[in-house]
Amino acid sequence: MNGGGDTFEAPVSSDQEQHEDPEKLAMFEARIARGEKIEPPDWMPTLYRQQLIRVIEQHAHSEIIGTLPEGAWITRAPGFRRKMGQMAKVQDEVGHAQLLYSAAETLGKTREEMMNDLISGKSKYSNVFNYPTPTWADSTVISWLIDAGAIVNQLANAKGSYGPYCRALERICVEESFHLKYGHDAVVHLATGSAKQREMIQAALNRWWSPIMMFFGPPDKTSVHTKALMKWKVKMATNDECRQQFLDMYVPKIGDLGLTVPDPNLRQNAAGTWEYTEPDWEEFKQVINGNGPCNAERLAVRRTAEEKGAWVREALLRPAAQYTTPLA
Ligand code: BYC
Repeated sequence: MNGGGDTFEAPVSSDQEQHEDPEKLAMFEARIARGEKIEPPDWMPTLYRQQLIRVIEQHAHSEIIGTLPEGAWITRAPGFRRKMGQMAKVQDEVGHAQLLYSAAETLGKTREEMMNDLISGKSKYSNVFNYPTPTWADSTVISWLIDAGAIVNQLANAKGSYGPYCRALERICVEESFHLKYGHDAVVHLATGSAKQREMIQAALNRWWSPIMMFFGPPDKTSVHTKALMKWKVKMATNDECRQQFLDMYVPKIGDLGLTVPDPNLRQNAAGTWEYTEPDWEEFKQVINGNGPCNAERLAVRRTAEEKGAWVREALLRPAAQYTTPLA
């Protein structure tokens, strides 16, 4: 299975909480209620640790795999300026993965274990990166709207309870806001360009809208982890709240560019809530369980990188070793 794992199974049982020391658990929850940050040496319930590892690890994998659809356009981006920008963005995303893997390591899972779980298909990463970027416009939609969605989610969670994750998210959000400007600029260029360019960006938006709607996770009523994550302030907004906030902010901006959101049912009701056509959640399940259009390709690239980089990791682990370069 690629990019999979057992989706929508019940969360790790809250029975586990019953085996925790009640006094320690109460002190831990009081700290969270006071808005204190939990740091790596602090006592924490096993379920909190497991959930954090899951979320942070999946996030790190998303950054790494997320470089692939945009990375494919580094050499083909229109003009030198865009090529430079694209390269810098991809480099930033790899940096985000580094920060996140380091944050997850503080919880006791090694980077090697995380990498193995990624390339074996055990761990998940974001659904959106299992779709192709057949045109430059697709890449610009990622840079603008996926990054916009990521900022909505991450700004909220940066105020969460686990110190290392929050600090990583704060830094990531600063860089993501540059990516957002970069992506917006590229989309504006296409949307205000020739008829062919406008057609290209509209077609890309049509392809990406549904994956973007899924990006925030399944509807709250079917989300299995939200309750536990919100109780301990790992997640500071629900999936539906983030989706709504994204729609509030970006539907008007998309309209300003003369583009059409490909959902005829999209409208804000009198209460201000966006009503929309539910994306195909069956497709979502398929994609996050390894059966999306690009899952196999994405993991194959990652696996090759891992294999080809093995000698570098080995050399770094033995800094005192002496190597001789043959002259001929
Ligand atoms: N894709 O109970 P739920 C970026 C899974 S990268 C795949 O609601 P939760 C960028 C979920 O894992 C930024 N799987 O889960 C990078 C669970 O399965 P498991 C990526 C998803 O944790 C490069 C099951 O569905 N952002 O921006 O409460 C270039 C049930 O879901 C997805 C993050 O990673 C999905 N979209 O909420 C450009 C943010 N959604 O684990 C840009 C960190 C759900 O039980 N993560 N699933 O097998 C989170 O905030 C939360 O984990 C989620 C899901 C909101 C994603």
